[in-house]
Amino acid sequence: MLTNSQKYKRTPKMSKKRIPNSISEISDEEEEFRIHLLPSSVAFDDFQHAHLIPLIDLAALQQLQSSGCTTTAEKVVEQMASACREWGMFQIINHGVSQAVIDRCRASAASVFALPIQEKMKAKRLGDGSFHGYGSGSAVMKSDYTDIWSEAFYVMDSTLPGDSSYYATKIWGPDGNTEFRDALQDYLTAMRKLMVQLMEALMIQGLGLNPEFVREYAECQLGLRMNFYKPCPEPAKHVGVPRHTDGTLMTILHQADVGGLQVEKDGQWISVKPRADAFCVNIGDYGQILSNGLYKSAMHLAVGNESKTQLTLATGLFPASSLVVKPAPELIDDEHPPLFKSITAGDFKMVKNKHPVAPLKHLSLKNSG
Ligand SMILES: O=C(O)CCC(=O)C(=O)O
Repeated sequence: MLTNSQKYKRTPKMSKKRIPNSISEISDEEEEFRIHLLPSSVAFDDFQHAHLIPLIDLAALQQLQSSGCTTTAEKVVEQMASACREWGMFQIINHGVSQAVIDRCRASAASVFALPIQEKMKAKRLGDGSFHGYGSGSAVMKSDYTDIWSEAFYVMDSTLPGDSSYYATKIWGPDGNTEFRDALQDYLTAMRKLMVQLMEALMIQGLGLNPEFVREYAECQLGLRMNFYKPCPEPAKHVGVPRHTDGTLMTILHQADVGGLQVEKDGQWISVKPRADAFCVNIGDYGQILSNGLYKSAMHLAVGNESKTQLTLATGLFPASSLVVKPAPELIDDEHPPLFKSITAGDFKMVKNKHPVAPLKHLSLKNSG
């Protein structure tokens, strides 16, 4: 296992912004929202730099479960850890999730977006602080700057309120729609297994964190955000999903054959080339806090296009509101102090709502500039 000094060799640079004393003191929200809503100038099908995004074959990790730690598996862990340090994002193939489970979930997601708006509105997000429901987050929102050209439907794992069974009944009545309910839940079950595997690889094997500490996070809440983008007459003037980092530990996204997802690297937007057999994995804000900045929360957005319909499935792992999120103690020593304040996930959500583009600046413990 590497020493902390070796692990920190390539830490991303953090902001020198002054640490606010309280959430209410944070300002400049208008400017941040303006940036949040700026469209990307890179088209959905411009894949000229897509090959730079790490594509990692997980076959060796799947074998690890039965055969113990092999050298090949260690190499795969290092590839993923390196991608998280450099990009905060990578694609995976041979991930162990059956294509039938993915296709069935995509078909159910497509069927719900195809419903008339009055049917979808039966599942409207309540606006009570919970994520789940139709039109969640920024979907179908108008602003002074630009239109957001997407619909979203957020459904939770069956351990939580707002699961697929709840929404099947809400939209289709007491007998529900068992195919919708089961297809989504089976997908989430497969995602949980993959998520735990990735968390263990990245946090326990990649960073040497205490397995108990990581398990507390890996057993967190899971939510599926289905994103739907109709063809957009003026894609250069609109944004599908605005630029943001995810308020998750980690997100696993499935695109099929139509692109739209872009990640920011060194100030450039780079399109992720969709592959039906791949997932795109990204570190979220809690992953950056937990790794004390060793892993980067990926800034990304989704662009639309004039002719094709896009559907994506984004599964996020995130802590319950009461969990205190902080840099892992194993990564802290005299030379490597914590870079972020400890914060409950509930309080972080408030910071995130105000600052979707750079929430972590507001938790930074790096001194004021
Ligand atoms: O649909 C996409 O490609 C990106 C979606 C996304 O960023 C999100 O759901 O947070």
